[in-house]
Amino acid sequence: HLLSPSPPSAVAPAAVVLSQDEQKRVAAYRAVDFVQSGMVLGLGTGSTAVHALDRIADLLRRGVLHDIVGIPTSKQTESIARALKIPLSDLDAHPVIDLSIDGADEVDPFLNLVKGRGGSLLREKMIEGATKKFIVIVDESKMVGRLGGSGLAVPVEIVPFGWSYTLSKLKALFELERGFNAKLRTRVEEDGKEVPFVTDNGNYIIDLYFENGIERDLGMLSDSLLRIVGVAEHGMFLGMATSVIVANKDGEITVIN
Ligand code: ABF
Repeated sequence: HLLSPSPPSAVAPAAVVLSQDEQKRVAAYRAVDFVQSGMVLGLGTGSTAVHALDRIADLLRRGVLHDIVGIPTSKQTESIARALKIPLSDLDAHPVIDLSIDGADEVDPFLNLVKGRGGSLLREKMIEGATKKFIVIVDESKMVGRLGGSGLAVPVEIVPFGWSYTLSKLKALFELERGFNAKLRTRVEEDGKEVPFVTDNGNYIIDLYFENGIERDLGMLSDSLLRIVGVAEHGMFLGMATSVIVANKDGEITVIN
């Protein structure tokens, strides 16, 4: 007897389409695969990083991980991690961090980042700068050809004193740039009053907008921004990421080193 070939499956498997939040979770869980017991961990801020916190807490609860110390990059992350019972410390006690996992607002092809649309850029940059390995976790929407290219803000944290003077200095730096804008970040209080957004460090944020993304040399721009007295830090993280883990809507993960 000749065996008849098995009939082709009538129903093709349904294509998986992950929501943006599911993509964030997939990237975060992959990053947590790099966490080992005994590590000092930089704990990122934002809706992607929170998935990593959940995963770390779950592995601690199940005894898969132990002896972890987390260094939170914001007050918000500190309170979430505390509620999840992740042991915490700070940068003063742990000036060398083994691994940090955090989200980003934009990632360019050279793994330079924009961070800080969530407002935590200064603590993030201090902690992630003290880290041996910094893994960035993003959904595919964060990948850009050029920083600032998504049309969204490139944040700069400034001291509140003389903020409009500092704003004018920032504007002067870009006065010849077409389609440039800079604005003090504000929030609306319950009574409808608009007030400055205040960071965990008691500072303000100026958001820079570039119509076509940042076209000039990023390193030189970083130096120029930091030379303005009153600027505490900016949200361009240049050459800091060790790896970027990107998840897409098909559930595929790309690790870029
Ligand atoms: C932090 O959270 C910030 O540096 C960045 O602004 C933001 C990304 O947020 P989300 O993961 O919610 O998109 O990492």
